[in-house]
Amino acid sequence: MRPSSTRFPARFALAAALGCAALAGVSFAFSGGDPAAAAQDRRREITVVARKYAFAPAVIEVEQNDLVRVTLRTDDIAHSFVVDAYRIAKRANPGQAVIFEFRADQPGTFPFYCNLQADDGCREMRGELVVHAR
Ligand SMILES: [Cu+2]
Repeated sequence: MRPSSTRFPARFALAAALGCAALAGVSFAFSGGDPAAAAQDRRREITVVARKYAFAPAVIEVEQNDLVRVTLRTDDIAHSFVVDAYRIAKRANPGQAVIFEFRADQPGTFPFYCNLQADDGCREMRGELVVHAR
């Protein structure tokens, strides 16, 4: 038994009425943001993946004074993540992510790079940390 032809009723006169009626009467009480939360430290969580020979993302953007929690991991060999201006130098080994935090207290655009020397390609691993002034 196979459905060799599927036939719909020729007339579908009753179709249209089901649409938008359900939305009536729904309203959201929206208080417009919580000023206490805005005054607190903004926390950011960022995962940076290093691989031959790039970082992803290559540009990290945060706001000044954000508390930034970075998970650095590598997809292949050991790599590092170095931001001289922030005195950050962290190394991730394969299968071993490293997690660190820093306060983005200096506004500006800062290069980051991998400083490991075992692989020449690591010299090409560059990115930018952009800290927007607040
Ligand atoms: Cu590297």
